[in-house]
Amino acid sequence: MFDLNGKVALVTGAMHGLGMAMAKGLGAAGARLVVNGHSSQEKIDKAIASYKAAGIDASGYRFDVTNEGEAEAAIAQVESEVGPIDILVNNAGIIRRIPLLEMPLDEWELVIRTDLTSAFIMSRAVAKRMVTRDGGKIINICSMMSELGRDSVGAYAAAKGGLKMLTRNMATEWARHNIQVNGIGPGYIATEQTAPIRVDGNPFNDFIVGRTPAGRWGDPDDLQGAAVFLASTASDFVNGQIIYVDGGILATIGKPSNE
Ligand code: GCO
Repeated sequence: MFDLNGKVALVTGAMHGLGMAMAKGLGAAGARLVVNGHSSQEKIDKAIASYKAAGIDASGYRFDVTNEGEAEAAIAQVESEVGPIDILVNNAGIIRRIPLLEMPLDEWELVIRTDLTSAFIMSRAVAKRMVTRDGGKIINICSMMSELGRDSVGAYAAAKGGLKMLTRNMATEWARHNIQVNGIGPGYIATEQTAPIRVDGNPFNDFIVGRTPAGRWGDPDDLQGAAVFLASTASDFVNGQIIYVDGGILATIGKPSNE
């Protein structure tokens, strides 16, 4: 039931970090990978080489997930060149650490468009095709900020909170077509995106290690299990759920640092 052989999985923002780790998990379970990026073709080629080195069948498509026309054209191209998309992972995202009082509107809109609207654009286009095939899987990558606020990441929290509810509403509207829509909420994971706040001696670094019952930062590969579960028949009656892979952060009020 966790076997993904014969399935085509499209993962957005899968050139590194969480996206690449989850994509490699799906590939190791047998899925044929389609990975998206918006940066340089060179970065995409480098990522594809890394997938191939891991023995994973992967093809890369460079397009902007926030651009409706580009996204829909790319999805049509993928379906004609690789095959019908069975699994969509909306992982592409950015963060801006700017206090709300100083947050420029264009930065706010960029975060909302990249982290929330892109999932709507991609999912609507792919789900239209999944409906005709009576089935599919959509996984939206949420965050601790889908549940918790934090100084300086207000736009990100608004987008990730919105993504949690978008996930639930997609499930509400599409479950009848045998499409399972769920989310994964990564905790604090050691990636390029968290590198600026994960510096030794940075109080936030120590705070997170103390605030996480597991007592460590997560590793991107820690997300692979939840991704394979939500992409496979093992989750055929799971809908509108967010699986938080966070080392226990959301389960606890935390404890004083000196305890
Ligand atoms: C931050 C972090 C977080 C994590 C993640 C937590 O600045 O607080 O970057 O946003 O990346 O989203 O779930």
